[in-house]
Amino acid sequence: MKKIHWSEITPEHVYLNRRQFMVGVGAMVTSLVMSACTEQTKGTASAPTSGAEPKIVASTAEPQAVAQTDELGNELTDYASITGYNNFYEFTLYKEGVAGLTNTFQSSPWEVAVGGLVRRPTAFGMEELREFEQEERVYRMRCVEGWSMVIPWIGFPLWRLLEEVEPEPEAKYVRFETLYDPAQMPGQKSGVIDWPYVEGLRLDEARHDLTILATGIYGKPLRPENGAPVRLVVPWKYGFKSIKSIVKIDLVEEMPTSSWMASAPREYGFYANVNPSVAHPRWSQATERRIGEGGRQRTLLFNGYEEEVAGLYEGMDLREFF
Ligand SMILES: Nc1nc2c(c(=O)[nH]1)N[C@H]1C(S)=C(S)[C@@H](COP(=O)(O)O)O[C@H]1N2
Ligand SMILES: [Mo]
Repeated sequence: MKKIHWSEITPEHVYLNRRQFMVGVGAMVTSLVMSACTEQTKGTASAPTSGAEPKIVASTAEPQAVAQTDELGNELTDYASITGYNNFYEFTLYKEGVAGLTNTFQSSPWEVAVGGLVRRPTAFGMEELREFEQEERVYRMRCVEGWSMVIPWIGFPLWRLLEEVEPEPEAKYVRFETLYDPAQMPGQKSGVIDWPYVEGLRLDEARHDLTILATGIYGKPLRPENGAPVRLVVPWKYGFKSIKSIVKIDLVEEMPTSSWMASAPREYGFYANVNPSVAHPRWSQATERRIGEGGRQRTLLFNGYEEEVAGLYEGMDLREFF
């Protein structure tokens, strides 16, 4: 029998606090079991007998977002594009091929170990992460390669998690790590990156309210191709900073070396703030292609979040700290 995995079950509400979520799951599982029984009964006439499994198809609701646009009036990118055009090098470098390789990915059980320079190191299970009040955040996502999407995330601000573990005064940066499991992630058998994928933020960037840990998209739990069960989203930085399928978060004193800094230091800096006037060594960053729309549009400084985040970089030369 097909195991019913929580990620296949769609929460109906955008605000999925744990209780609502559990209620939703309970109701859904009950109805699945009931329909399985019905199916089996109905099927006796035609279906083979011994060993035959009742056919269970998880009834997943349509992807739903509360918002219709982002705060600038940009339309949301459609769910098919968000889940069908991905950068996830742990699986493949071929964007349209990621989704086809994630079917058996085990995103449950899952734990995120938060430690380093903190008073209360804690391993959070997904149930515990879902206890942080979840909200919808519509963010533009701008890939360093020159394409972008508008995504209705579900998640919660990272600062809430950091508050729980109580960073020590010496903590200056946050270091994030993706799962390393080549048996499940075939791309990790190749050497494009020195695995596991590592990213980092300055502590004040990590504590900024725009920085979230995402657990869903369009009201549904994250699919593996988008970084299930939990990934970072930092909307004013190039997409590669938004590390997927996180298993480890450490508060550290020194600036972490991200995977992309390690592999091409002159092309991918630590800051990676979206900036139309700082070209990538191999291409301009002045414009972008919005997936699902024609033509190119101008890229905005800090991806349009200048008012919120420019203060973090006061007095810094954005060309030097790219
Ligand atoms: N672990 C991991 N995280 C990752 C990546 C990756 O290859 N591995 N790709 C990054 C890049 S380059 C982008 S643009 C975004 C893409 O996120 P999406 O596929 O959910 O749109 O994820 C980022 N996070
Ligand atoms: Mo990217």
